[in-house]
Amino acid sequence: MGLLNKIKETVIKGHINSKSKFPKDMLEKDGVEELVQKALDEDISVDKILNDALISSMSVVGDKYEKGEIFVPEMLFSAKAMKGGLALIKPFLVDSDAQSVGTIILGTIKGDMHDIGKNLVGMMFEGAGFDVIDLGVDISKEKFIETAEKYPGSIIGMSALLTVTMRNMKGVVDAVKNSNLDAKVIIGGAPVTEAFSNEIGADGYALNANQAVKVAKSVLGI
Ligand code: B1M
Repeated sequence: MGLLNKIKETVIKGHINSKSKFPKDMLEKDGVEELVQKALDEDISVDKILNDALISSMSVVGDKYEKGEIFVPEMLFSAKAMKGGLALIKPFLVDSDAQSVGTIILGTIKGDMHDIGKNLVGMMFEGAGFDVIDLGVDISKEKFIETAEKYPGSIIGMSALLTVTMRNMKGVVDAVKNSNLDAKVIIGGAPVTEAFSNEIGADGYALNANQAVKVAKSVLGI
């Protein structure tokens, strides 16, 4: 099995590193952290590690969960393994010398605890020279608005992974539109679509992290 496939399988199994005790049949075997490091040492492109191994593993995890083959605890181990791998490639995505081009206030919407996609979006924004204020997960309308008031000209970037929570994004968009706030709103996340974004009146929608930066720049006219 190629190294990228091995990383993907290891994320799916939720084996974080050689010291982790889950799953039992992988005790002391290389986990995602060791394998991603190996891939970096072998000069495999960060883009391939990110897209072909890490991100693609999560759709398999989602499918397995949907079919009832795995449950929330297993999904959580996979998420932790994915985060371990992401932490290792972060320095290659983020260029700390880039000049500030704007501020993005990022958060996963109220009721939603998913943060892997949001974190990735944050890394891409950092890499593109934005100041990133990451509010975290389960963020209320009030928190987004109060933060945007402190940073005029900023972009509010909301992420949602659940069909039930993406509805909460409308409250934030409405609050921005009904105030004098100097802020734009962009949204994304697996269940979010361009049509939904238009329906709630957001200023922009992005399918993935790379696109999010492009959309933000176009919303700011830069
Ligand atoms: Co959850 N979960 N989960 N989960 N989980 C999904 C989303 C689900 C699709 C799985 C499934 O059934 N197939 C399903 C949602 C169904 C639905 O609503 N339609 C689901 C469910 C049901 C749940 C629970 C309700 C399960 C339960 O408790 N019974 C529960 C909800 C908890 C809550 O939030 N209140 C739950 C919990 C969890 C864990 C905690 C175990 C874990 C999250 C851990 C964490 O994030 N720290 C988890 C995981 C890992 C997943 C899956 C498997 C993977 C999500 C992920 O990280 N993907 C997911 C299945 C799937 O997505 N196929 C699933 C990788 C990530 C890089 O992609 O986040 O889409 P994504 O981000 C992308 C783009 O969407 C975009 O860019 C990113 C990079 O390209 N993007 C933006 C994201 N945000 C953006 C913002 C932007 C622009 C682009 O602008 C600002």
